[in-house]
Amino acid sequence: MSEVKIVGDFQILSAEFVKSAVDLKDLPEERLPQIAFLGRSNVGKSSLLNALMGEKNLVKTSAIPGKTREINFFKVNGAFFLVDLPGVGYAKVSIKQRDLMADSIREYVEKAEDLRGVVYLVDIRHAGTAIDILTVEELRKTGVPVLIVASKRDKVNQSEFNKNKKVIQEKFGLAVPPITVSSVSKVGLSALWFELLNVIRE
Ligand SMILES: Nc1nc2c(ncn2[C@@H]2O[C@H](COP(=O)(O)OP(=O)(O)O)[C@@H](O)[C@H]2O)c(=O)[nH]1
Ligand SMILES: [Mg+2]
Repeated sequence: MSEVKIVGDFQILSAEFVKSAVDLKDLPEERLPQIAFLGRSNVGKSSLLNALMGEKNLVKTSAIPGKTREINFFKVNGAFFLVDLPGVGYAKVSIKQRDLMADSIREYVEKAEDLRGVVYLVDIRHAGTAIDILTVEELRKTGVPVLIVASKRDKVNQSEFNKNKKVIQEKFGLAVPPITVSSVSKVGLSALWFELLNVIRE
């Protein structure tokens, strides 16, 4: 596996699954910067991680909303971890703020010392549900930098795209419109890598 993959302008020399964790005791021992990916079940987190790493099946994806509770760590170029978190707000009867993120996610976000930022994915078609807004509010309270990214660009036409990008910008109080990506058409991956590397370098 010595082939170099290029995603956008970014060269992937290596991408490997390192481990699954269910709580803080299981974090990788290696002290490298971590960037985590969060969002509702089915928003496209795992697909985006595969697309970013130039992989097809390194990260397990599913059309069935996942019950998975594991936090999965992927090491890129031996230099940092991309982290796939369980989905938020899944199978909750009522929207209670404290319940949106599973305890394991909350604990990880609040306490993982190497966590540099969280990419929060929002489906461009829904442009930010109540659950998304409450979860991002909770995330921001922890002080971790949050980057809102709109997923599934290929699922909307140009006018929906323009409209929903603005809606997301307003709903989440962003200074600029969100980066929009598609794991199918691969748009936005270069822009997202640029942002991720800036966070990692800080
Ligand atoms: N059309 C389209 N489908 C996507 C995209 N990203 C993910 N999907 C599909 O959405 C479903 C959920 O994706 P997954 O990555 O498992 O979402 P996760 O639950 O957030 O990890 C799967 O059927 C994917 O094939 C995308 O950018 N475009
Ligand atoms: Mg997933």
